[in-house]
Amino acid sequence: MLSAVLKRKLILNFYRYDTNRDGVLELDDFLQPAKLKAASLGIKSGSTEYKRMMAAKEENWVSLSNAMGNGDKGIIVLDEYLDKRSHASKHDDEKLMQTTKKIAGDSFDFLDHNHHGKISSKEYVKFLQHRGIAQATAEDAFKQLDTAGHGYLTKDQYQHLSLEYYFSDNPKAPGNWLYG
Ligand SMILES: [Ca+2]
Ligand SMILES: [Ca+2]
Repeated sequence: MLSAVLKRKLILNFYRYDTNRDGVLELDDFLQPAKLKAASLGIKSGSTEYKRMMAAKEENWVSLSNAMGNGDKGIIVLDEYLDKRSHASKHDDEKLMQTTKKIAGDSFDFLDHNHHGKISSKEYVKFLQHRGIAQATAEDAFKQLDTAGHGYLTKDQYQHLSLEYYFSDNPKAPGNWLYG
């Protein structure tokens, strides 16, 4: 059984990830942010860097889809997603935690636009804005995540916050703010 707080987060996250707003999660939702980033950096489609960015997102999608026991279905539906999480065994959860940590590490690299090994407030706010969140809300969310008040997040912190987001039942966990 999922706690109310965890269920709320999973639903919110599902819709944050559904970037093409069609109500299901699929590969396209994962590629969309990479396409936006490529366009903003002037990286041409077909270039080596473009292909690398898309391949990384595709790998994330496949590993998430597999960890959800989704096989070759190609989409994740919200009800099934919640149902699977609700009935996950300890082994399933551990597998999903590893996948979550790996995807969070890749997302960190993706968000760290200037590759300085830290996600700044500015970088994070931009990421949330791309997901339809107002700037003020995004800035608030970053303050909640940045518990040390450094003005940036390290990869370790980001992975820890991600695990809190996807697995913690604690209503006060800082990671609850990951998606605004
Ligand atoms: Ca979608
Ligand atoms: Ca950075």
